[in-house]
Amino acid sequence: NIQGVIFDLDGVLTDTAEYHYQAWQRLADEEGILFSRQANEALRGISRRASLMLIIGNRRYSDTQIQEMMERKNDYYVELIENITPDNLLPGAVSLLDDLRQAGLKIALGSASKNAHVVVEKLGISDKLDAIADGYSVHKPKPAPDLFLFAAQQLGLPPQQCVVFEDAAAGIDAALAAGMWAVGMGPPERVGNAHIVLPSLAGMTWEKLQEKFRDIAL
Ligand code: XGP
Ligand code: MG
Repeated sequence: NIQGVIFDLDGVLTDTAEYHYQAWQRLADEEGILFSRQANEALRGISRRASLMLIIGNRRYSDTQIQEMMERKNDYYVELIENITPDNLLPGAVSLLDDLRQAGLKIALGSASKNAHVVVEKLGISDKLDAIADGYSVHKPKPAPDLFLFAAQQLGLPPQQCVVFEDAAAGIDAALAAGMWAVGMGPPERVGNAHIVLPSLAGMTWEKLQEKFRDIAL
């Protein structure tokens, strides 16, 4: 009995996962650290600090240097998202948001990013969301369930009545740890732990989603 839907932002509603990648790549290049689009897959859904830790691996940096690198990457990212418009929404995102609201469901954002509010503003979808959980909402980042539990609480719903849309392995794990339903966006190698896997939001409706959940219940 699903009453609420929680959407991850980067890589689910919009293509900003690509901008995060570009900003991290630029930082890694400057630091002479080997990094790639492939390596970036592991950074999906995880916090800024956890992302940087994965990039630097066992190289030794001081706290000050780590802080500076986090800020530098964010400056690059902020530069990249400056020109974001509603055109940056992924196919099917707006119509699904509208359809869900029409059907009476509650909708929240559940993003690890501290830039989520700005991006949501630029995408023009603020008034389509009932709550926003972002990189400032909780201490423990995905794959801990905390962010999604916070989002559900904001919606006034128990976890088992919520479904999470996620493009990150860490995000799927977080949704499952929260006791929620999980829809994975992208290749099964990445989001295969989800209850349902979709290639994109294009053409998705509340009706079709319910059908898919009925199928797996059989
Ligand atoms: P923030 C970002 C991370 O920097 C990035 O590595 C993750 O892929 C992204 O969150 C996941 O949404 O967090 O630097 O915008 O706070
Ligand atoms: Mg994501």
